[in-house]
Amino acid sequence: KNHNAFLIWFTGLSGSGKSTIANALNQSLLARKVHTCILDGDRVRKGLNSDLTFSPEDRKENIRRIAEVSSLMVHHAGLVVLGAFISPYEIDRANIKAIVGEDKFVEVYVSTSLEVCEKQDVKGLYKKARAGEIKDFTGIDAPYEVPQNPSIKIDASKYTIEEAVSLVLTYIERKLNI
Ligand code: GGZ
Repeated sequence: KNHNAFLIWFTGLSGSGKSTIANALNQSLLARKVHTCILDGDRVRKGLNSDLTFSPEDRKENIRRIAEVSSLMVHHAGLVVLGAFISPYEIDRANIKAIVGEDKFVEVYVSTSLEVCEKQDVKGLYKKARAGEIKDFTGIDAPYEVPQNPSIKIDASKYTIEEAVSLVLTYIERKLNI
């Protein structure tokens, strides 16, 4: 089936539920025969961006490269790209929009609070950050700039995964020709 290609960008703290929602949304889109590609910090930082740290400069470069790759996928492969990255700086998120094009960009702010993310601490990273074993950890000793005008805002602690996926699907349905 035909569909428009665009980038759905999930931003939020570590453990906020970005990747979980993106993965579930990806499954829903695949079931609807939409051609997708999913990218997240775990995957990209092990390969393409394994040379980058979590300094502000390297986070900027991380996001820039991902935006360029996403743009190629959107404009040349015709894919719906799902990106899940902390992307803590407003200026870097504005840069993604400039690279891929404003009409091809959907920003989903996963607004789960630091308190909730730290309490759940699925990977034990917040504990390590508090202990000083990980430096420059977002929300602890590195900033997260809250998106001022996201397309959608979802506090993952207030919804089931299915509900969160529905919120995004409802928003993008008019962009999708399915
Ligand atoms: C933030 C870090 C850090 C630091 C390692 N700060 O929850 P996770 O583990 O699986 O996802 C986080 C991931 C963030 O990578 P991104 O590429 O999304 O970050 S950014 O957009 O800011 O460039 C976390 C892990 O890497 N991680 N050290 N210091 N997250």
